[in-house]
Amino acid sequence: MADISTKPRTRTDVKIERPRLHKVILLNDDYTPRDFVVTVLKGVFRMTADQAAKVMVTAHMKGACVVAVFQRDIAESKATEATDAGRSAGFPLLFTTEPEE
Ligand code: TYC
Repeated sequence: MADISTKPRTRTDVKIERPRLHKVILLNDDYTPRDFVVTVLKGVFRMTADQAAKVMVTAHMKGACVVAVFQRDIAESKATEATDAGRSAGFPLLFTTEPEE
Protein backbone atom coordinates (compact mmCIF):
# COMPACT_ATOMS: atom_id res chain seq x y z
CA MET A 1 0.00 0.00 0.00
CA ALA A 2 2.82 2.36 0.86
CA ASP A 3 4.10 2.04 -2.72
CA ILE A 4 1.00 3.49 -4.31
CA SER A 5 1.35 7.19 -5.01
CA THR A 6 -1.72 9.28 -4.43
CA LYS A 7 -0.14 12.39 -5.93
CA PRO A 8 -2.15 13.69 -8.91
CA ARG A 9 -0.26 13.27 -12.15
CA THR A 10 0.53 16.28 -14.27
CA ARG A 11 -2.12 16.58 -16.95
CA THR A 12 -1.20 17.57 -20.45
CA ASP A 13 -4.11 18.93 -22.43
CA VAL A 14 -3.59 18.16 -26.08
CA LYS A 15 -5.63 20.54 -28.17
CA ILE A 16 -6.28 19.38 -31.69
CA GLU A 17 -7.10 22.21 -34.02
CA ARG A 18 -9.44 21.69 -36.90
CA PRO A 19 -7.69 22.24 -40.25
CA ARG A 20 -8.54 25.66 -41.60
CA LEU A 21 -11.08 25.77 -44.41
CA HIS A 22 -10.16 27.40 -47.70
CA LYS A 23 -12.29 29.64 -49.90
CA VAL A 24 -12.46 29.21 -53.65
CA ILE A 25 -12.67 32.64 -55.26
CA LEU A 26 -13.83 33.45 -58.77
CA LEU A 27 -12.11 36.46 -60.37
CA ASN A 28 -13.68 38.60 -63.06
CA ASP A 29 -12.08 39.14 -66.45
CA ASP A 30 -13.17 40.96 -69.60
CA TYR A 31 -13.11 38.00 -72.01
CA THR A 32 -14.75 34.86 -70.63
CA PRO A 33 -18.39 34.69 -71.75
CA ARG A 34 -20.94 34.83 -68.93
CA ASP A 35 -22.61 31.61 -70.05
CA PHE A 36 -19.29 29.80 -69.94
CA VAL A 37 -18.65 30.94 -66.35
CA VAL A 38 -22.10 29.67 -65.36
CA THR A 39 -21.47 26.31 -67.07
CA VAL A 40 -18.18 25.85 -65.18
CA LEU A 41 -19.75 26.78 -61.84
CA LYS A 42 -22.55 24.27 -62.39
CA GLY A 43 -20.21 21.50 -63.53
CA VAL A 44 -17.34 21.85 -61.07
CA PHE A 45 -19.15 23.19 -58.01
CA ARG A 46 -22.51 21.44 -58.51
CA MET A 47 -24.44 24.73 -58.37
CA THR A 48 -27.92 25.23 -59.71
CA ALA A 49 -28.31 27.57 -62.69
CA ASP A 50 -29.68 30.19 -60.32
CA GLN A 51 -26.81 29.96 -57.81
CA ALA A 52 -24.23 29.95 -60.60
CA ALA A 53 -25.76 33.01 -62.27
CA LYS A 54 -25.74 34.93 -58.97
CA VAL A 55 -22.09 34.09 -58.27
CA MET A 56 -21.08 34.99 -61.84
CA VAL A 57 -22.89 38.36 -61.71
CA THR A 58 -21.35 39.18 -58.32
CA ALA A 59 -17.84 38.47 -59.66
CA HIS A 60 -18.64 40.45 -62.80
CA MET A 61 -19.79 43.50 -60.82
CA LYS A 62 -17.45 43.42 -57.81
CA GLY A 63 -14.35 41.86 -59.35
CA ALA A 64 -14.44 38.65 -57.32
CA CYS A 65 -16.83 36.34 -55.51
CA VAL A 66 -16.42 33.50 -53.01
CA VAL A 67 -17.75 30.38 -54.72
CA ALA A 68 -17.48 27.80 -51.91
CA VAL A 69 -15.45 26.70 -48.90
CA PHE A 70 -13.68 23.33 -48.60
CA GLN A 71 -10.76 21.56 -46.96
CA ARG A 72 -7.57 22.88 -48.51
CA ASP A 73 -6.82 20.02 -50.92
CA ILE A 74 -10.38 19.95 -52.24
CA ALA A 75 -10.48 23.76 -52.63
CA GLU A 76 -7.20 23.66 -54.57
CA SER A 77 -8.20 20.82 -56.88
CA LYS A 78 -11.59 22.40 -57.65
CA ALA A 79 -9.98 25.79 -58.36
CA THR A 80 -7.47 24.10 -60.69
CA GLU A 81 -10.14 22.05 -62.45
CA ALA A 82 -12.32 25.13 -63.02
CA THR A 83 -9.40 27.29 -64.18
CA ASP A 84 -8.25 24.51 -66.54
CA ALA A 85 -11.74 24.30 -68.04
CA GLY A 86 -11.42 27.96 -69.02
CA ARG A 87 -7.91 27.55 -70.35
CA SER A 88 -8.92 24.53 -72.47
CA ALA A 89 -11.60 26.67 -74.09
CA GLY A 90 -9.17 29.56 -74.62
CA PHE A 91 -10.46 31.83 -71.84
CA PRO A 92 -8.51 33.51 -69.02
CA LEU A 93 -11.06 32.42 -66.39
CA LEU A 94 -9.35 32.28 -62.99
CA PHE A 95 -10.22 30.66 -59.68
CA THR A 96 -7.94 31.11 -56.66
CA THR A 97 -7.99 29.82 -53.09
CA GLU A 98 -7.25 31.43 -49.75
CA PRO A 99 -7.56 30.28 -46.14
CA GLU A 100 -10.51 31.46 -44.12
CA GLU A 101 -9.66 33.80 -41.25
N1 TYC B 1 -16.87 39.88 -67.31
C1 TYC B 1 -17.18 38.81 -68.24
C2 TYC B 1 -17.90 39.38 -69.44
O1 TYC B 1 -18.42 40.48 -69.38
C3 TYC B 1 -18.03 37.72 -67.60
C4 TYC B 1 -17.37 37.14 -66.40
C5 TYC B 1 -18.05 37.14 -65.19
C6 TYC B 1 -16.08 36.63 -66.47
C7 TYC B 1 -17.46 36.63 -64.05
C8 TYC B 1 -15.48 36.11 -65.34
O2 TYC B 1 -15.57 35.62 -63.01
C9 TYC B 1 -16.16 36.12 -64.14
N2 TYC B 1 -17.96 38.61 -70.51
